[in-house]
Amino acid sequence: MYPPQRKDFVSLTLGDQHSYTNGKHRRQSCWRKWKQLSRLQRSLVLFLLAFLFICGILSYPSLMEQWRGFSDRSVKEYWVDMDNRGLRPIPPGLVPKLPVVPVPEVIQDIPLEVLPELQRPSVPILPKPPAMRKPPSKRGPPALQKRGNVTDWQVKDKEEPVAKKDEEEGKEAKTVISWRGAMIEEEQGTELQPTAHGKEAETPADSEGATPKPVTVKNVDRVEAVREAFRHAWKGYKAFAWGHDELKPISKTHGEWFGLGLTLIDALDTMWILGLKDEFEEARKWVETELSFSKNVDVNLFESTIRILGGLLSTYNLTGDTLFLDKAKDIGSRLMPAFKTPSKIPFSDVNIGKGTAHPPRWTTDSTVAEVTSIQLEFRELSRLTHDPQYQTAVEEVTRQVHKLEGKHDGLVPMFINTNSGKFTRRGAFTLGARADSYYEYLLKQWLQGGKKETELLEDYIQAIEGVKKNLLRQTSLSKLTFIGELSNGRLSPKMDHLVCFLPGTLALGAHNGLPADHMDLALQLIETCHQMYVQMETGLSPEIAHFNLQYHNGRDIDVKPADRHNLLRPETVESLFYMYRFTKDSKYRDWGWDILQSFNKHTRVPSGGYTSIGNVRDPLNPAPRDKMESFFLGETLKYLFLLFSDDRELISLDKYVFNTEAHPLPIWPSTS
Ligand code: DMJ
Repeated sequence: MYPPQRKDFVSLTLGDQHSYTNGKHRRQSCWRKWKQLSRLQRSLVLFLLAFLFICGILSYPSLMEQWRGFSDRSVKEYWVDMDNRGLRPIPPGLVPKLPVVPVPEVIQDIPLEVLPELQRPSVPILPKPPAMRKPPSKRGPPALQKRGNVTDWQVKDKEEPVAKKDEEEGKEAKTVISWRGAMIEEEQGTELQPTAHGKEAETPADSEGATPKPVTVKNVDRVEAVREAFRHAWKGYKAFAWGHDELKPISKTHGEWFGLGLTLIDALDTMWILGLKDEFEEARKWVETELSFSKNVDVNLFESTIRILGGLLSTYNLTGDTLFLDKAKDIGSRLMPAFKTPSKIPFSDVNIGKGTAHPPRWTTDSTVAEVTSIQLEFRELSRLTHDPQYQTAVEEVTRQVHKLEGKHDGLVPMFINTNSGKFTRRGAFTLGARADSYYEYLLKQWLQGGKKETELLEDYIQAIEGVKKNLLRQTSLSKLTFIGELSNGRLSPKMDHLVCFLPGTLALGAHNGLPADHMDLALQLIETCHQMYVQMETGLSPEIAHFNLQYHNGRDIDVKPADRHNLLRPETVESLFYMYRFTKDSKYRDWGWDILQSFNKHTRVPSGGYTSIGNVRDPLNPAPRDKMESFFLGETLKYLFLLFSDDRELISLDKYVFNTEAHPLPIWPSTS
């Protein structure tokens, strides 16, 4: 027997020998052919058609994409062009000529990555190990957000009760826009504010051709604008975060870090200095009746020292109100367990309720800036309480760090071990995160103590020489001076916004008799910090800037996507304040005014408060992060106010040193 005949192939004849004369005949013929097919053949045909149909559907979007890429070239070119214009390189001649601080030759130690592609030696490029990216804010919980573009600082002098005003705002707000998950009120009453240079801040109105006339803003109005900005921020804090650590202005709630009313305490002396008596009294009442440090909570030694202890001590000094000294004593003594380590280099964290301290979970290291930037506060606490234990503890840290091996021309590494008391992870040197305020406190302790502690001064001067020798560079294009970071002998041309404290500190040193070239360097660096603002589309600086040592893209400054955020930080306005006090050059006030305008335009939340933003390069979509850091009230607005104030005796720099959170502490009388 033969098995039934089996076809090894399927024959499909789709054409016909006959030529068809009409559609009906063709349809009938197709149908007949279809009927003649076996069931298997029909199934296969149907399967094939279904398969082709699905493939067609799946490939449609990418085909469209490609098609657009080819056909919409003009749009593409437009965006490339926009991107190229992104950083707005400064036209030659706009960067003022500054006194020249010798900057070391850069060519021999430019790292490979900054050489243009074609100039690199032809060695195989090895994959780099994954980079450890610094968190956006090393000192604080993760940052959050808001939508900007509002300039509503001209509000009535007298604040109405928050609840009532909110109700009215609620009525006014026409639309609620859902924007990347955030519900945002459409902004009302946006008013153009003149920038310092007579240009109007860009708003949608500009793009429609309504260019307003330049307006000169008097200082008295600038001072008032800062008061108004503070009131606006306070309004949000009061309504949505009263007694909590931080305002989340978009979600209209609060964030907790230590649970100690951080923003309120940080802002106390600002309210006093700005003359906001009602707000101050209300906050004082909260400190008196609500603030308790008897809490089972872990706090960071450095952060609670500079913000809480510093804020309370400063407010006591300004007001003479012993409530604040008592509270300062309370928190100060609760922080002392941090110093109980084998080396006496303090742990980073303390439980102020239990009286126990510990390092971070993953290491026994502490950060160098953190253990060396608590001295002004603890020394002052000892002076006021006549209890030497605080001063003794922090000066032991200073003593050890002074004689420690592992510095590089006076520059310190970023970590120190609490067991061994030695620097760890040596080889990386920065003036930014984790080292910054070490340098600041060398000079300021020397000033605080009446210029007697020469070892502090020596360390400071040596460190500045180390900066000049190892970290100072200039961009090729506009010769902007910046301070890079050194990592195992290689310079990385990047600078944190945090480094912008340095021009002010250098100027303070020069004012107190340190070498004149410190002032020259300050003049150059403040220009660079200013450029970090004006070269961004929002007029606000990114968290980290990368500087170009080569002419490869016609820009001085590049910003990596991960570094585009702005946390409302104070360092540049802090330095502008010092520079103005010492030079009386009104351009520094103008620059500060521009920064305030940009904050108002891009970070102000209509219902109250200001927010950090995620993208300083996109004015239309600055990516609000729903968080107002306490230092915006503690530092940024305070320095802006002092910058614009004509009263030079208001916190005279010959009588006070500011701690690193902008809390002024008195320079000790010579008898202390
Ligand atoms: C503040 O807490 C202090 O100024 C600190 O020294 C650095 N970081 C923030 C502000 O940027």
